[in-house]
Amino acid sequence: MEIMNKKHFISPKTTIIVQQLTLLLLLLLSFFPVFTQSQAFDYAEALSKSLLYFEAQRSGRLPYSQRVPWRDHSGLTDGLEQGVDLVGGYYDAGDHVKFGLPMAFTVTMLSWGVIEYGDQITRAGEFEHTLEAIKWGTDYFIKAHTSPNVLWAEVGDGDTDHYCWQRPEDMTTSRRAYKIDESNPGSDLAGETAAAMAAASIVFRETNPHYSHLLLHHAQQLFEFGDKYRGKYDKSVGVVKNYYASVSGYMDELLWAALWLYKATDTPKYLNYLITKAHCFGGTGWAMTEFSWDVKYAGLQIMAAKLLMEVKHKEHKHTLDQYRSKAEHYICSCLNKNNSTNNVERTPGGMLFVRQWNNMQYVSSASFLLTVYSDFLRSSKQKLSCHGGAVGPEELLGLAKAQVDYILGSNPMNMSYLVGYGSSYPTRVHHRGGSVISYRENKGFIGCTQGYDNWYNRDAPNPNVVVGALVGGPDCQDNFSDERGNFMQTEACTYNTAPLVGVLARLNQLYEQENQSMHLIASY
Ligand SMILES: *[C@@H]1O[C@H](CO)[C@@H](O)[C@H](O)[C@H]1NC(C)=O
Ligand SMILES: *[C@@H]1O[C@H](CO)[C@@H](O)[C@H](O)[C@H]1NC(C)=O
Ligand SMILES: *[C@@H]1O[C@H](CO)[C@@H](O)[C@H](O)[C@H]1NC(C)=O
Ligand SMILES: CC(=O)N[C@H]1CO[C@H](CO)[C@@H](O)[C@@H]1O
Repeated sequence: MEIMNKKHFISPKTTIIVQQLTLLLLLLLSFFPVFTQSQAFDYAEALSKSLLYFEAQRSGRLPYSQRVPWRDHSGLTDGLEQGVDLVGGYYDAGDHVKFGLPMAFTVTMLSWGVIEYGDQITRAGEFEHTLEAIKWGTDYFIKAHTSPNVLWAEVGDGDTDHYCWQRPEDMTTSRRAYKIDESNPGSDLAGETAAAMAAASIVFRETNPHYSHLLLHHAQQLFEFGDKYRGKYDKSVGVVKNYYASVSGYMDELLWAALWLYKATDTPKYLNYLITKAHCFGGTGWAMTEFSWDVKYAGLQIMAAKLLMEVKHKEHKHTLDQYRSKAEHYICSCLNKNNSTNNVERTPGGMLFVRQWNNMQYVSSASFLLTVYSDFLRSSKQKLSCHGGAVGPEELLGLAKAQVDYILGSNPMNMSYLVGYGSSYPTRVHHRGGSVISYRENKGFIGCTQGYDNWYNRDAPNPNVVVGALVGGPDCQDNFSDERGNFMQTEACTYNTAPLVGVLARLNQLYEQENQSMHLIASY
């Protein structure tokens, strides 16, 4: 009777609202089943932390707004010997060489993250920090591109750099700079830098149109330079060979640059490049299972596949479909749904596993591509067909989320591989600045080998936490050993964290939507 009475108090209008809410709730739950069982992580916190990492990696004169307190100015004479100002940019990882190719890929990925998930990044309050992280890189590329056909490729060299263990502020190693030019070409480096600047020009289009134009101008020149003077940059800059050799060559970067320039300018000549060279440059030939600072094919294929959505690209459907088929090979392989042996391996704990050394770079880049492709499928109302049937967008996003959750602590070691996040994370990160007392606390000079004796070889945790660094991570058995000398696992790189920025923002949005629907259940 009570119940019946109550029921009668609900007006017809309320009933309709309740019905609509129920519908919405069911809709939300069917869209986001990925949240129903697992541990919840604070993606917004992880996102904020990930951006701090780029401040820890800064070279050059630090601004007043610098938030990572244990760092100070460094590399203030970079380029001086060669008569060029190369102050600024990023250290790639735990040491102090400034490597152009991975730095450019880092900036491309940060920019792509903003292009796809700018709204979500803004909602998480991190738009400004993300743009700062991009600009720290592009400001440097502008300096390094000293004339149309000259690009400075690297400052310092791995061999002499690795001889010492010092804070960046104390650096005594060689800061010699190396360049590519007409007689020493480097189409891969020029291509990736062009891609980074073209992508960043899209990012800054609204907030800083002058800067956006400038970036585009450099990007166009660099692409022409790379295309006209063909060659692998590791042939021209020998010192890079043992560190960032371009194994996949330069054809992927040239196609990738053309595609980013097409996105930035809408100019048919770049689209034509992508279409006419699709076959001979391997764009529609290579079926890859990794996406990295070296190998761009999967990212390129996924972006090309997205062009199919626009009517104006109908005449290129044939070639774009071929790109798409390779893009889907990558995605299906990650999903473990290819029928050959060509799937990406997984550890017993579920982490995508490509190789022993710095495997997390492949995990974060795969998470990004899965997220982007998932949203592409959703917005175009399509499914993906892998061997064994059709796959919906939620399954792709579910895998991306599982990988990110693994990173954040849902793994057999119960450890977050994003440093500074959660209650347990690597404390002996292979990072010079992190492992030596902060320059701000103790300005006493620490010499080349003194750092090894007094800091590197200690058992104690690092004095400075490299917050937001994504380390190389566990092995194929999910084992991880938190030792400074274990650089395969405990070193972090800028291109590990960069793809995560957009993904974390996207997952945060998903989490908020899920939370809203949970509130609906609670208040129901
Ligand atoms: C993969 O599946 C396709 C179609 O189901 C089949 O034609 C092909 O032989 C299979 N390849 C392998 C390596 O199993
Ligand atoms: C991780 O946590 C689970 C569940 O609390 C526990 O059973 C397991 O022993 C932990 N593993 C390690 C390596 O601490
Ligand atoms: C991983 O750790 C487990 C448990 O400690 C051990 O049995 C196994 O041998 C380790 N695997 C590798 C590849 O080190
Ligand atoms: C269904 C599917 O994606 N099959 C692919 C599996 O991998 C081989 C080798 O790379 C491809 O040729 C297939 O197309």
